[in-house]
Amino acid sequence: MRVLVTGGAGFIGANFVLRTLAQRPDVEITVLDKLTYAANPATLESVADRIDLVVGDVADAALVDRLVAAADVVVHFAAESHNDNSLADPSSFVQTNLVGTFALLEAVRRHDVRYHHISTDEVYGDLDLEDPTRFTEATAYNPSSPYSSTKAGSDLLVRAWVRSFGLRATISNCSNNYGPYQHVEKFIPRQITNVLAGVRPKLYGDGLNVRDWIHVDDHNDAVWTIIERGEIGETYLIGADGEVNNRTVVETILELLGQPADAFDFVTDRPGHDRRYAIDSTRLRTELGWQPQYLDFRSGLSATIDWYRANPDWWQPHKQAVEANYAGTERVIG
Ligand code: NAD
Ligand code: TDX
Repeated sequence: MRVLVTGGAGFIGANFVLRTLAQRPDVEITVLDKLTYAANPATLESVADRIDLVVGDVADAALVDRLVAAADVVVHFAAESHNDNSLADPSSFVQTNLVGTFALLEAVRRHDVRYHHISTDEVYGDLDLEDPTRFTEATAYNPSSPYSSTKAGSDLLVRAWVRSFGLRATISNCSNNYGPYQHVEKFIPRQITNVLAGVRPKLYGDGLNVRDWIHVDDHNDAVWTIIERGEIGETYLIGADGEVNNRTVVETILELLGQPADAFDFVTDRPGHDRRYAIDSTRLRTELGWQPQYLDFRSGLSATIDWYRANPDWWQPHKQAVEANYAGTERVIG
């Protein structure tokens, strides 16, 4: 099976490539990645001779057409993925997430190739802390940020291409991922590497916002489950019952690294900051038989801390620029 993986040099896409090569000898992988600031080609160094890495843009229709024509399956991870960046400058989010997805959809339509679309629970907006409900496949779209609205728009393009043109496509909307090879701009790696670098972790607002954490390997196993057993045209929510508030995450990181649990700063809140995400993944579990393997967030977090501690060469070159960027907008408030 020939699989085209877009965004395969980023966090989730690269974990998908590494895991697929380790577990599925029958799969040949081509990665299409623009190698933006978010990519780290070092992640794929150990498998460089086993994959075809094409450096290019998913919005480049001619390039995409050629690569899709040579594939049996396309898994579309490539995106601008960071909410804070989308607030500073949304233009690349519209270009990559919407125009890029459009180029892929047109190519898979022309060549009748199986397509899986990677998306996020953020398309559903947010929930109150006290709300007893969780997101399901039936929840109405209500995105808050430039990032999540472009992801929502890309999902709707996929749905329209399925209905109008009979595309052989599936969509998954997953909750917040953690694990190795995640960029240090994101919450968990930022705080782990802050503590390792002797800097106090930074919590936005009151620190009580809730995210529903899932290990990246559980996400990627679910993606394969959907590619192999998902019903064409359908959407599946991926989540591992991992709701935790941000303050608890930071306190746990500090504790696991032997620091006092209160050694963090509160900083100015993210504008429009979604309060809570929560996924009900019953459909994926009952219809397709998927189950997460990482059931204990604390031990998954501990393994992730060990990975960052053991791999400073992977993250240190990017740390200073990320922190300088944050320093331009955030102010310590407590
Ligand atoms: P990431 O930012 O770590 O990686 C994105 C990758 O896409 C990078 O390698 C980058 O170079 C590449 N890319 C960006 N623009 C491109 C373009 N125009 N052409 C080709 N390649 C381009 O992102 P991630 O966290 O790995 O997220 C991957 C996907 O999963 C995204 O679609 C995201 O919306 C989705 N998702 C992420 C999470 C999460 O918690 N990180 C949760 C749910 C869904
Ligand atoms: O320094 C920080 N302090 C802080 O309190 C950072 C970077 C974040 N936060 C908060 C904001 C969020 O409530 O932590 C939470 C997680 O923040 P991010 O890592 O930026 O993730 P989020 O905005 O929840 O979006 C992530 O999950 C869904 C991914 O970046 C998206 O690509 C995915 O779609």
